[in-house]
Amino acid sequence: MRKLLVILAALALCLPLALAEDKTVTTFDFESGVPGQFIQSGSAKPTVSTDVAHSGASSLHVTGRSGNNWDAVDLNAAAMGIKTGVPAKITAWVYVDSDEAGTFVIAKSDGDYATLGSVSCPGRTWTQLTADFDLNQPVNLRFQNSYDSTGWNNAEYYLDDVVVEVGQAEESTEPPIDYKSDFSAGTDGWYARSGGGAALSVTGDGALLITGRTATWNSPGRDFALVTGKPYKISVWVKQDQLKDPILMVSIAHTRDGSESYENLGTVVAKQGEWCLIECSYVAGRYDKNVLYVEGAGAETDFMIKDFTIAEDIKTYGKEGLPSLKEVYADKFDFGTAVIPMELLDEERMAFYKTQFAIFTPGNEMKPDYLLNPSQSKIAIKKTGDQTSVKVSFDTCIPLLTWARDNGVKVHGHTLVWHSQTPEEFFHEDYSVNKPLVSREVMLARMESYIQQVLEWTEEHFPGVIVSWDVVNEAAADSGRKLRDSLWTQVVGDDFINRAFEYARKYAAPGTLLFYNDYNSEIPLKALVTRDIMDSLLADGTVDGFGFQSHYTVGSTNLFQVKVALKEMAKRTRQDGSPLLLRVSELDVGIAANDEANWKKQADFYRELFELYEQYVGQLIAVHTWGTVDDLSWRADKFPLLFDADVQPKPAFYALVE
Ligand code: 9MR
Repeated sequence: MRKLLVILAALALCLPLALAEDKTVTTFDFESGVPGQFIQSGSAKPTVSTDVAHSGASSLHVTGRSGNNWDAVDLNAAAMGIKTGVPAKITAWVYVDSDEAGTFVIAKSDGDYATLGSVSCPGRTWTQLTADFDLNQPVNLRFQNSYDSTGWNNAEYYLDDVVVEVGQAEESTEPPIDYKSDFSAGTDGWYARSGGGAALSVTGDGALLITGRTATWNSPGRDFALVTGKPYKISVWVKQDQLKDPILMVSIAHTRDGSESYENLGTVVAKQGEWCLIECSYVAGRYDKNVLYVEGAGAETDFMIKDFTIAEDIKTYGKEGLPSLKEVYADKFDFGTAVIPMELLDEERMAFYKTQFAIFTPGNEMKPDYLLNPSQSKIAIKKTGDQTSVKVSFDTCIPLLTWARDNGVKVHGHTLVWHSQTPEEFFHEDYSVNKPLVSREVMLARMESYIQQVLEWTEEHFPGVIVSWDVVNEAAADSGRKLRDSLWTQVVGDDFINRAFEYARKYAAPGTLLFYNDYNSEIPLKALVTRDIMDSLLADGTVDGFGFQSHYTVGSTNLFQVKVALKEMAKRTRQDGSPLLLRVSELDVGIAANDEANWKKQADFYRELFELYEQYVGQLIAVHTWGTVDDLSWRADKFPLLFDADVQPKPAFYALVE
């Protein structure tokens, strides 16, 4: 990837106006062997390949597509600085491995999925594609075949020489909008949108009435000076008396370069004779003119509106002057959290998380099902006949690792070896589930190769960022003093754990801390098994610490058991005589309902836990919650975290900082 800052004056004539200023140009030619900011969508697997190239030797190869046009690659827009309202232009060369011709597009990955650029191309021919746009929603940019080119839904494709030009957002001089309609003295700037027949009048009770409509789009409308990229919340009360339960809706008509386009923002079933509320939100796109209006019902239905409001939806992350978890606990242990890609797309959110947390764990993106590439591994075996071949792709974890590196925060890697979220093909001959399981020797070679590649690639590309790893996750059985039965125990045997740590130690950068991680390790019998596992690893001298996942629930988790489990584990020492390190790796505390009484119980539970943790300062090196906000938790229905869905601190947060 080459990155240049280009001041373009001489070239201004060849570029769209919005880009003819300072802009950042990034070229992805894939010669360095990494997919850069391209991440997988659906079942697709993007890897760098030398099969074909538009220039140089390499291109980005998209395989593993399973019949959907969205099995594709996304360019991480936020990471490229392509935020709402920022003018951008992408040119790319595409080569679709198919006999058929079709249409290839760059489209929004979410929201209205709008196509931003398209090109028709013959099969197996490098064709140039251009998209010139700005986003009105925070989404990624998907490189895929169009919806109607269904013949390409399984076709592999290649991208090369992708040039991304990002300009500057226009600074607004408009004061923030905070409008509420007032029809006490007239129509307050509202006018009738129609071919001429419809008319507005103010009713005695502060409402605006539209009559004389001849089409459903005939409507009361008003111009608003919306600022590109800003989010707005909108509400209006509507009432009609003529139909049983028609739909009324808030829409926007926006005009750019003389052409008008429309979006429906919110609807309500307008029950006959009742005032009904429509609430909606909108992120302003880059338009010269914006008209908000209320439309729908029957073509000739009269209706009324009142109390129309629109205001900037100012998102506040946390609160002014909020204490910081990482600062409060700085001299005790690292306070950490897990993050998911959606959170990473939101820069302000991440900026807030950075004030609260010292270490981050990828919620999913470094698990074997994300990093292992079975289809490429399969191809490698076909080419070489070597059953020990393992191919990995790192696209999914690049955004987090890049953010962590750029922001100087640490990452805890999760997880190298696990029975779950690991492609079954990994354990079979030719990476084919129809073929027999491989031998122990082949599996150990695959395991070693996988661990080596993951540890070496991350250290080479993001030196020092990952300070610790969960090497093996959840190997203890849920009942009985034994290991969980899994493909790992079946193919390798019970020592798969010891071998995983042996390889991890061999390839990890010096000083990287290696953990065994498990859940329910406070339940007496399971606690015994986790201690058996640790004793065996301590005898080998390959392990640094134990991770208590700590997925708890108020009312059912027994804190006394948690206390005993910590005490027993903490007694252990490593071969050099130093204490075994401890980590609380995935803490969350579920409650029965999202109400004050339960928040208080949750706060008390967290407080008691942390009083316990403080007894192990020095040995307990990190406490991570498994996520930050309730709505994005894997247990969202149990509201288990320290911040609510609006990223506001809950009583449990205050219990920990006060
Ligand atoms: O938080 C993860 C969730 O998004 C995934 O759907 C789930 C799938 O297994 O994994 C979750 O994380 C798990 C972690 O990797 C290991 N301990 C249990 C966590 C919660 O399931």
